[in-house]
Amino acid sequence: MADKQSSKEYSSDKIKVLEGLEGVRHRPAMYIGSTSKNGLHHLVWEVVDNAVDEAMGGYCSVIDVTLNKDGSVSVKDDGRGIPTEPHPVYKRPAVEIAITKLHAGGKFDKGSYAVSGGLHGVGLSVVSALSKHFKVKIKRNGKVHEQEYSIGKPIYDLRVAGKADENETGTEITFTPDDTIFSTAKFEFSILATRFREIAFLNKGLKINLAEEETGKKESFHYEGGLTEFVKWINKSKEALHKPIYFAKKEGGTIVEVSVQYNSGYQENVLGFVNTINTVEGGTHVIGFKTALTRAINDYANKNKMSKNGNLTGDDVREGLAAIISIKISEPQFEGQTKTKLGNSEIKGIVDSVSMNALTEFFEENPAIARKIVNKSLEAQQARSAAKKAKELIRRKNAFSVGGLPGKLTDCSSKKSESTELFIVEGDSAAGPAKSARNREYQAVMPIRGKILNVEKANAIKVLGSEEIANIITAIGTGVDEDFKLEKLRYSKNVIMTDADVDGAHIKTLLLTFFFRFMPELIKNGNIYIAVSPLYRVRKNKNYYVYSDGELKSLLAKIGEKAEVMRFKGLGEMDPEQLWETAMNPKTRTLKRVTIEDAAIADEVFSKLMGDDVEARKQFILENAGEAVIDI
Ligand code: 0RA
Repeated sequence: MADKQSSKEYSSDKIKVLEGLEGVRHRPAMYIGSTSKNGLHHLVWEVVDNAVDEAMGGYCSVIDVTLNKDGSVSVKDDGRGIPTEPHPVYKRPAVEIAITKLHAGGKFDKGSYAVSGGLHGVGLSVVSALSKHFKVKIKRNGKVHEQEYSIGKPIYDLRVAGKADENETGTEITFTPDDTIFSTAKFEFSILATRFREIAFLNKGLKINLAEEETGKKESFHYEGGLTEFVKWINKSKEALHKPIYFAKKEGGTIVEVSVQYNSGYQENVLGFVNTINTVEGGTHVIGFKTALTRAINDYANKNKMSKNGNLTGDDVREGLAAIISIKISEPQFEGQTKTKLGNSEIKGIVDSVSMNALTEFFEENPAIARKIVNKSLEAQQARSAAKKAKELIRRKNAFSVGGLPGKLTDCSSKKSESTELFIVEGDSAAGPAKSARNREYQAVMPIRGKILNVEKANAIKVLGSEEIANIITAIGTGVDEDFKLEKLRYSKNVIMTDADVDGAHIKTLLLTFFFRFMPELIKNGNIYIAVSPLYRVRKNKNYYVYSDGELKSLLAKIGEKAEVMRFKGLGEMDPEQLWETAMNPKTRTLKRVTIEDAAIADEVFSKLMGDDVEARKQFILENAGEAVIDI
């Protein structure tokens, strides 16, 4: 019995010891995540978070962070200064308690800290415990106070080091990480810059200056526009569809701030922040916003009779969306693998209702923007349903013809996909010469009906779900969308071969759009090509193939006007030899490899030509009269 008692005493003693800063040094990862690069930078976040808390309270406007030559880092703010008065319980200067006692970091009085950052909330004491040297300098009550520490222990008592102006306040902390704890002790400018930019966006008006002594590198982060500038920054290399939508509201103790801006792309970029911490795993604030966005857009679309194919889904309304949801709350519960998912259940409803009211009002007041967003979502809905139909069609086809290839495909004999080529040819008239001209071993030919686009003009779904497209998918072999498998690719070069006229350009645009939306991997992998067909043949001693009027002029200037010049009207007018020489013979042909940018442009052109937005289409056709096609 006595033994048991003493062992109990022993373990409670031990626990007490481990609750102190020894515990931090014993298991650093529990406090800062790791002892590698991330953990090292976490020290800076802890110190800067305290200064940001001061800024959030409205007491601090500038934070200077300096990477010093000696490997230490300094964080200086113009806040109120850490209190230097004696702590009521410990009877020592409050600042010393904050820096030497675990869990006493910074946040003494909860009332004055409605919100606070810091994932672990352990603050300065963890940083001092993991630093071989730590110095604090405080301007407060007309004096400069200072104290230094080594691995969490004071080197001397807090002392007055000089005078300060009566109204001049602030805190400067300089620390050198303990290199026996960290696998690297080198701070990286770019990691710091990225996080400081984020903090500055999230705290409008706050200025953060970052400097690195050794390299002389300097960067300042300061955004009067706050979140509005944040979404603009996210969309900076994209085409924004409208001015940012911004709203902010305080509901009880919760501050909700949101900024939204759509771009013409397809990616979704929704960032959530809680007390300026990036909630990478999302959570109730992000769910609340997404729910409201979907509902607000559907309500607007229904009210204005814009939707024809049922409700838009969340995925539909989030294509090309950039949004920031930043909330500030007093007691965040973080969940998930990396503790970056907000769990507070009451927040979902709050963010939902704030967002719903604000978005509804914004849409009512800005109908042009609302219509743009609805139309963009409707396009996404169409593309999704087209993809579904195309997939169904292929599955059905495959079910009927066991492993069968399209009847229209004239295949090559080689099965080595790394050296085979498929020519997708406009119209049966061109397919004839192509079939006789080709090298049977490695070149396959498949005609597609030239008029698909014109026939189906008003309906993108039908075009993309058409028999022609299904044939192409089956011939290529990879499947589409999430069924896509690159290893099933049947030809390494898939060549679009169309006439050099408006119809040909239309078909080229359609096919590129199709590849862009449903098989982007093929484009990225460099498997899609365009045969560049010549406009003229000039005969003088030998044949010259000419691809533009400019080229013709300079050729004639060189070889003389007495030449026989023939203009090609279409592929169908070439005889097999001509076709072989100009478009199919690897030694003499000109092929253009399609890039993802080419395809994105085609997709945009296609959307404007095919979209439901009659006004946009009219405008587009007016602006591009006669050449509303992609020209590569
Ligand atoms: C507690 C109370 C007060 C300020 C701070 C902490 C404080 C902490 C840090 C850490 C880095 N910079 C900081 N600035 C301020 C307010 C004390 C008062 O009422 O004057």
